[in-house]
Amino acid sequence: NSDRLALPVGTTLDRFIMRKQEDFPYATGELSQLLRDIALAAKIVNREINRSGLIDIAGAYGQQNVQGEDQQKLDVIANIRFIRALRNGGEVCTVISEEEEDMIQTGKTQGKYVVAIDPLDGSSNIDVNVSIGTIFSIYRRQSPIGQEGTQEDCLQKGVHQVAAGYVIYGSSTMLVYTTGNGVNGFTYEASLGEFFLSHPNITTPKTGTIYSINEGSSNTFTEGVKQYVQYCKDQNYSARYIGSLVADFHRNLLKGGIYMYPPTAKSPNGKLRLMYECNCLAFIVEQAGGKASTGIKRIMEVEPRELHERCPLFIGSTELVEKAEEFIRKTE
Ligand code: AHM
Ligand code: MG
Repeated sequence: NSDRLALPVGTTLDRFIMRKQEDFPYATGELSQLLRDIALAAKIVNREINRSGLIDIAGAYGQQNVQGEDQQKLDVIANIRFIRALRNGGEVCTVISEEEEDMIQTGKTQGKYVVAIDPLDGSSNIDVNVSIGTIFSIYRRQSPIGQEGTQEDCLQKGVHQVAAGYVIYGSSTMLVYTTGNGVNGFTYEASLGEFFLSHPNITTPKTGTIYSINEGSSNTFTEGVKQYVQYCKDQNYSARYIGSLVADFHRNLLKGGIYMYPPTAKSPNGKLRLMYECNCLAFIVEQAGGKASTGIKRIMEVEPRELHERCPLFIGSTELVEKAEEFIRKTE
């Protein structure tokens, strides 16, 4: 069976999704279609991002999102593109998005899935030609089909994800996703308009030598985090911090390392959002053999209470995350 799952580098994303579906004899193809919808929206957003330096669409839009942060125009565009693709696809009843306060009902009440998405993360990097990303999680709805999705459908624990992924708009554009059977990465070839399998079966190193954290806030870190950061320096680890979660995560996933967004004075619960930032990457990192923690417990076991709730994040190579947890635990 594992032979059947191994597809060669260069397989297109569409073919890959189709072949994976054949491994689940009762699959109806809806999840596959949903993944293709996301990939299509990603291509469109990729095009908008690539053009943003040329035409005057980047820059502050004069509007703020629900967290009170400045919203860049490309965030708005990405949000529209992804929501539209999910609505048109028909597999999704309800979406939650970083850009919108309330649940978004697609009107497709037959849809079996709910999606949590950060359409364009790393907004402070948009205007300066630095990598940005899209992050998404897919859950099966719990409520009966034929009606709108509910708050309970949207607030499931990360362990219930059926798929999760991200798109990194970087020196090349990549889509990385999991359906709970390993992690695969696809690189976009713009002239052909296709994603090709470039990183089959990604596994993350058990340990690493990169730590990623915004040390500008270190005065307000808790004692355990301060000590762990000092430990990283004592070990001569390299500090790498782009300030774009997807890009920092992706680098550490491939090379081995730890990304941290701990509680700070400004963000007592950390800055990142549980439902469409932490859980998605947690599912991917675990599927790749790594770990994701709040510092105290497994991210995917956090019981969500609010659509936009925040949560501290320590994610990456297992040994590094466990070491961070150790420092946090012993200074509690
Ligand atoms: P955003 O959703 O407003 O873009 O914020 C999330 C981003 C992450 O991509 C990144 O890791 C983090 O914010 C950086 O925050 P900081 O500038 O506080 O270090
Ligand atoms: Mg974000």
